[in-house]
Amino acid sequence: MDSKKMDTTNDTPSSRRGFLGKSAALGLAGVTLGLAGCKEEAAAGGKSAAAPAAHHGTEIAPGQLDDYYAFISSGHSGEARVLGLPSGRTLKRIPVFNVDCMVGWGITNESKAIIGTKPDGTLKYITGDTHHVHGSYKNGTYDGRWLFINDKLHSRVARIRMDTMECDKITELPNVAGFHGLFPDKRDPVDQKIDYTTRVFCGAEFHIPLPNDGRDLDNPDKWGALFSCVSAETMEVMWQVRVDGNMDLCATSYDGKLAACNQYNVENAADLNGMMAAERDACVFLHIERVEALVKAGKFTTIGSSKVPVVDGRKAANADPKSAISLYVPVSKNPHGVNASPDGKYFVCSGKLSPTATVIELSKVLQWFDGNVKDPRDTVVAEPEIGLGPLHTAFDGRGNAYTSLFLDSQAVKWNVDAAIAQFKGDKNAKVIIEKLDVHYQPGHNYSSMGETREADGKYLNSGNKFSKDRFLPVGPLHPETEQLVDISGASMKLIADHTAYPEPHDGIIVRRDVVKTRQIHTMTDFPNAVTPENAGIERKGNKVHVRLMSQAPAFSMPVIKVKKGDEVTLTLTNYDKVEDLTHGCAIPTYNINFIVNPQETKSVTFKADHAGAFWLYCTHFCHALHLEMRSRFLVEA
Ligand code: CUK
Ligand code: CUA
Ligand code: CA
Repeated sequence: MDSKKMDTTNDTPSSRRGFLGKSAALGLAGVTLGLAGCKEEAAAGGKSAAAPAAHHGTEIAPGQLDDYYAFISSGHSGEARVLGLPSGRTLKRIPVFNVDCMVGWGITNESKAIIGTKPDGTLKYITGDTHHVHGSYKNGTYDGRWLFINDKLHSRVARIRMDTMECDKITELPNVAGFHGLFPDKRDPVDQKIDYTTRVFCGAEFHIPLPNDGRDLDNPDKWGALFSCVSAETMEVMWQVRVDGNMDLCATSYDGKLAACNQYNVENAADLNGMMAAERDACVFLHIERVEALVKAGKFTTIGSSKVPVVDGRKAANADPKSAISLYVPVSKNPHGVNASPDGKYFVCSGKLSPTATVIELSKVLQWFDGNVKDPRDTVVAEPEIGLGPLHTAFDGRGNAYTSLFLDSQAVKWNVDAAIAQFKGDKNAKVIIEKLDVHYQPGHNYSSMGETREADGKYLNSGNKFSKDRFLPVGPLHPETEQLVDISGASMKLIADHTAYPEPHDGIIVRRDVVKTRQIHTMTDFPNAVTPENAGIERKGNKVHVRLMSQAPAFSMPVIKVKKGDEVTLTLTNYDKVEDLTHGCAIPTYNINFIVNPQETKSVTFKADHAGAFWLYCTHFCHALHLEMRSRFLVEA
């Protein structure tokens, strides 16, 4: 096919169903593969979905759509996942820190540039460990713009565009190890008129030598941990704070002024017994406005080759509350999890090694920073006994908290106001409302819209670390269970066991109207898009640029000929405009495999280091003549 004849208008309205039917008929009739029959309508992005399904429990009938999206982490598989709830159907897996040969993540030049490469062009990292996914905010609820996700393994933050549900930026934090807790701010701490996410906060769980260049290897007492702030817009690291102890999870206040991290290693210990030595650990609060004032005033240092300003948040430097940037509130032993209540009033830390949760009142924390509360412990307003191994807490927007109990294998529903009354001495306060068995050993739980002011108390998801007997056996590695609980009534109802491939940790449940996707890319968003004018082969010495277009059911060049030893860059633009019409591009023995969605452009660069004839073929079933959609990639000896 002559590439110049590639149709670039695609403007005849017809549906995907009509398209497939018509094209198949063309094929059967033996009509040559001109592209006249392939004109398609550009589907409008984010078209309105069918009305909410009338359903009971988790059943979503064929043709019906779910009410919620769940965006969940995937642990050491390195990706993010999108589920529909309540059905639990997997809608998408978003590659982030992993390499994914379905979409070509880590294979295409564009994805490699996002992940980061070494000087030789290979990926700097091919692994990751994602735990926490959180959405960007506006007016205290999700704005549907971005998701942020952590990589505990290599201490990176990634951003995912919610409109395409693709990762667009990854930032590595300098001088940080075990970056675990992540949370966006919900309002600007300095300019309070800006009521949306501008920063992303990151805790560091592991302490390391600062800088980590071989010094102090045998002196862990000298090691330290940094809290980091990343710009949501540019994804650059704005500043860091050195703290005493470590930081596990992270939460932010609705007023934008405070970020908090639970600390299980206030001991700064390097071994298990040492980390459990103290009777109480802490939740560290950082006063963001004061941190930024110090940075602005130049009162910071830098570490090693990093240019990022580092301010001192350790206790010794923050003895005076009125100028302090940090407050260490003593909480139950080795806590795990810190969560902000949707009314904006409280942070809840769980005890893990203590059967309690600690409730800290934000207004008291702010009063401490003003010098009006003496003892840091006076910011604690409740510490109810809730069960064994409490980890994470979700909220229903009706004043109730739901904490996962790892050791008891339960979700416990308790009332925050009752816990506060009990702490004040009310012996009749009914704190524990109900306990529900989950199966088994829950890690995170999270509720529908529970991390926003619009917490709606409909669903609670319990992400369980062990599934044991809940599913058909599949060998030594078990799936994990995501158990869906209906929390809308007086009593919690377990309504489904969904499987999950290891290992999801945290997630968010987002009302579907918040999410506005675009279903088709815009060709002009890709500066390297192939045009009918520049399509073909361009050679400069041994550098060969192959510019290819796809339109069902053909690539624009039937033959692509290069010489052994050439460095080949292949750029592919998908000219199909019809929604859902994706093509693949694979070259045998060359490890090339990626897809191009409608109107998208991607490229790969590789050395043609062995001669032969290789069928460059479409991997993504696109057309009745999908199998015929292939070109000869010829490498001359
Ligand atoms: S952590 Cu995994 S269960 Cu990374 Cu949020 Cu608690
Ligand atoms: Cu194009 Cu399959
Ligand atoms: Ca401890």
